[in-house]
Amino acid sequence: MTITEVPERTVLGTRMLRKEDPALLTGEAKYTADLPIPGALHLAVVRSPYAHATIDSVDVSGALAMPGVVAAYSGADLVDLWAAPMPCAWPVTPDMKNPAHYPVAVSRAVYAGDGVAVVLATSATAAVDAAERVQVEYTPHEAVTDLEDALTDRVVIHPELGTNQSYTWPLLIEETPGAVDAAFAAAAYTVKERFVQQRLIPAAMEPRAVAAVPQPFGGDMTLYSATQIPHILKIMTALTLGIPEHQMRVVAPAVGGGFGSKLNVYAEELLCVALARKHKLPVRWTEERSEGSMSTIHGRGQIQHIELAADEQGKLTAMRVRLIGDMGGYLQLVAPGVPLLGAFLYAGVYELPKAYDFSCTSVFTNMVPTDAYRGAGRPEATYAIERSMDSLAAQMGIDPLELRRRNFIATDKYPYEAFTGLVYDSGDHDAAATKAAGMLDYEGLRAKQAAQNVPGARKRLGIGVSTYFEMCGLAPSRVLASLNYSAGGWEAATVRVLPTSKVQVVTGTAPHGQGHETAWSMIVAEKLGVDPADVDVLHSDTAIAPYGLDTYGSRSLPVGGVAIAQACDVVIDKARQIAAHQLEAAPEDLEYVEATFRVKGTPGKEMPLAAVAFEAFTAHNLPDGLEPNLEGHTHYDPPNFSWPFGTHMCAVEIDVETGQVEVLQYVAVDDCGVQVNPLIVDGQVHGGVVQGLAQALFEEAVYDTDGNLQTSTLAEYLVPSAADVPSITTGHTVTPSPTNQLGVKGVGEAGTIGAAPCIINGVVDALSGLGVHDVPMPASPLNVWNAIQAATSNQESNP
Ligand code: MCN
Repeated sequence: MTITEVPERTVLGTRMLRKEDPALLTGEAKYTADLPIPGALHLAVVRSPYAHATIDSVDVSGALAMPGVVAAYSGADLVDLWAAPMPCAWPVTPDMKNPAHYPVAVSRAVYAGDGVAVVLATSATAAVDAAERVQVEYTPHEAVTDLEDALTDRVVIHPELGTNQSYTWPLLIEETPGAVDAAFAAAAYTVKERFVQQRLIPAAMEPRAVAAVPQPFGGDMTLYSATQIPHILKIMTALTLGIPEHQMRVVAPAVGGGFGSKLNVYAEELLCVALARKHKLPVRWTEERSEGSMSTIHGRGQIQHIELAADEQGKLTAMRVRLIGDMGGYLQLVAPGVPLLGAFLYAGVYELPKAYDFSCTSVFTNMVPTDAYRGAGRPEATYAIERSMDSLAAQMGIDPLELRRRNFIATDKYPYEAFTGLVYDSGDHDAAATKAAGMLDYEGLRAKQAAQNVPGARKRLGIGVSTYFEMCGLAPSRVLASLNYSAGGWEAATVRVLPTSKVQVVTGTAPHGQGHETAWSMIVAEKLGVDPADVDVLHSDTAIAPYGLDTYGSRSLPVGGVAIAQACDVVIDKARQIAAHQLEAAPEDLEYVEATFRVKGTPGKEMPLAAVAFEAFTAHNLPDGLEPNLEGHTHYDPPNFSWPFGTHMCAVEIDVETGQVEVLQYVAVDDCGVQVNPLIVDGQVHGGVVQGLAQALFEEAVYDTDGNLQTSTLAEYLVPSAADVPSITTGHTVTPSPTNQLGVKGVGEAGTIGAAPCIINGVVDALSGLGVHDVPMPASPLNVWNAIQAATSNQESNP
């Protein structure tokens, strides 16, 4: 299907206020920890204070003697509860090394925070107090917290594996053998960079929370969890605990943000279910904020080596990428696949011939396991290419925006088959860059910069530019299969027109802040011509929505939203047959306008959808063979990923004496195809930009060499507050995706992907006159100041 122009819309594209917000803003919405569950036992987890230790003994008797304590268990006490180890659903290579990972460690703790025992008590405070009475004897070992050190196997974390290397995943794409080396040998310019993607600690407003409620008879179990993935969690819980899947129900009540951190199967989820089964009582657990920094996955954690080759014009001719990925102590649900998601995007929005040599080796370390965090692999890739493009421009002495324009994939080449073989659906990079440059007053700022950044200036102005391409809408099941991902990429939707013509939608997506109830209502309203207020969206309960693949990878709209549009088509087709039968006309002679079927050319001969719905319900006079009721159901597996893109620009000012960075202006031009709700899109971009800016300027999980997390509370881990964030100006271009009927692409991660390289490019641009070539993330005052000192002392010693 090709979309050449955007059809006229009435509801889509309007800035409708979010339906979800009144309940969220007034406190009416119920999160997992709010659920009243009479008689529930509370779980507390005893966590290893050591990053790497043998567990010599666990004595729970002290805990058992405490008031309110019902039970206490070591890891060894629980082994019979697990039918399988905790799941990793992305075995990227057949020989990937994956140590057995159980919800409570039995013999070794491999990161500070690893669970080593649990307590069940009648209140949360009793459980936490008693947990402190569990006596664990450890023999500590040397910890590995440096990725390059991990590679050497000097200390092996999982002795049974014999190495810290989990896997090496190569992707060599050459037109002819030796093409990469030949291009580098012939290059007019080469760039060689090393970047560090520091570990980040997700900080969703709602901590994780779990409640497992067994039915008194028959073995049915309901798991309430603050999760992004109720469907995947249901399957994985059933498999890991040996529960028949049809007896597992997972409900995600209101979920207060996840950003990837709730895209997992966690020990506490499995523990609550297993112990609820064992004790035949509900069991619940709510994460404490400081506990969360050691019990919930971390994000990023990569060392990136990137090399570019370019011709005299600066056009890219080849690229080499070597990554070291930090998996932490164990492989979490999709962690091994995160670098792969980036592997296809290192050329960004630029043309690259088939001369690409990528490889990633992922290692175990004695730190909290990492996994997908907003953007998952794609912010990292974008950072590397966009920082490197600035280095290339600096080497060539040309404007970084000009260099990018020379390399853009031209608009008329879309759909564009990239060097990887993936087909990018649509793009207009020049338009996005031109719009961003106009919004920032790029030329004016460059003139101002030349005047301001004179020798001796205390405040230096920098202009940051970043473009990005994103592969999102994780999606075609066959492509995911080729990457060894264990699940598919389809999405399910049901649209029901109830007898009184109100509409019920059942979606397999699991929103946790993205506004799907609003957006899906708008899609239905647009397709069926009904009022969005008359549409109710049901989600995040596997008993109500049995099929679905949940929310991550900016997939919900391009997969789940399109599924809803298709389900509406099924409804309209069926309604057309009923209306045609009633109106004694041929179905093809009916047009459907404003929620009414009309016989073309016969004014007055018409039947509203509401009447059709009632007719479908009574079934008094349906066409022969047609089933009662008006319902459409689809499973949509898209033919391609969706490929949003954009250009971000910023102006930063740096006080060279303190190293303080101030973001003066931030402009984000994002193209996510047709927008369902521009208000939501803007919100997504704002939130995303703040998350990227947070990586660029504030956040870093710092470990000491013994593997102690030094930034375990929000006092040390700097999540930016509203006061730390500049005002963000959003702009958009609209290049519809030709691969789906709505013309949409995802947007949930776009802001994060564009922001970090944009800010750091601005910081380096401000300081390049002082000889600064790079500033590590986060560009804290100390890191900036150190970079300035290193560059200026270097200039003094090599004048
Ligand atoms: N949208 C739109 N028009 C478009 C694209 C999107 O109106 N062309 C709307 C959609 O209808 C949807 C929202 O924007 O309401 C996001 O859609 P989409 O890009 O499909 O992303 P998902 O809904 O799949 O959300 C996942 C994405 C990811 S991967 C992370 S991480 C993230 C994000 O969403 N985590 C979030 N945004 C978040 N927002 C909040 N509040 N909390 C999180 O944890």
